[in-house]
Amino acid sequence: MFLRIDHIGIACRDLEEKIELFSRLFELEVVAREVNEEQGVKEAMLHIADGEGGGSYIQLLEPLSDDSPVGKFLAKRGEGVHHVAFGVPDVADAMSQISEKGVRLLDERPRHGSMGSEIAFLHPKDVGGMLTELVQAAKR
Ligand code: CMX
Ligand code: CO
Repeated sequence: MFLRIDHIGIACRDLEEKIELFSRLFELEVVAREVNEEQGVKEAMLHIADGEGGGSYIQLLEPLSDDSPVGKFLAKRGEGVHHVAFGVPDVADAMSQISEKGVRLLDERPRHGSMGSEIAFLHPKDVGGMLTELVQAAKR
């Protein structure tokens, strides 16, 4: 079902500060910066490697407001790992296969993710406490 880990999403209070930290510590390069109003985030993708069907990244996320998913997470749990995203060949197929197993989908249909990808989230309570994102990378 999964091709690779697409990214690990990290909740940050200050995006620029964490970009500086991760690039300095791990020598990672920022390959995309975006504001995604629908997800309520300002984000940066730091490239790690290329894999089947797309790359793998660290995704740094700063909330656009306190009542967004990442804003609420920061207030409750503080900075740190927010979600794990898996690369899939077809996000709509993966959504239906997983929902048939009784996992709640947080998105009824795929939404726009980083770098032209199509994404959908699974409820953390149905995945052992891990907020899980499915990613179909943009065609290259
Ligand atoms: N990881 C694990 N558990 C989480 C979580 C996370 N990131 N966020 C919330 N939870 C848990 C909470 O701890 C809480 O558990 P308890 O009831 O035991 O305390 C429960 O889920 C409900 O959390 P909440 O704070 O009441 O928040 P909501 O239910 O309003 O929202 C969630 C939680 C997961 C449904 C919401 O964050 C969501 O829809 N996320 C998907 C979208 C998203 O995260 N977008 C930003 C990233 C964008 C991107 O990657 O491109
Ligand atoms: Co993500």
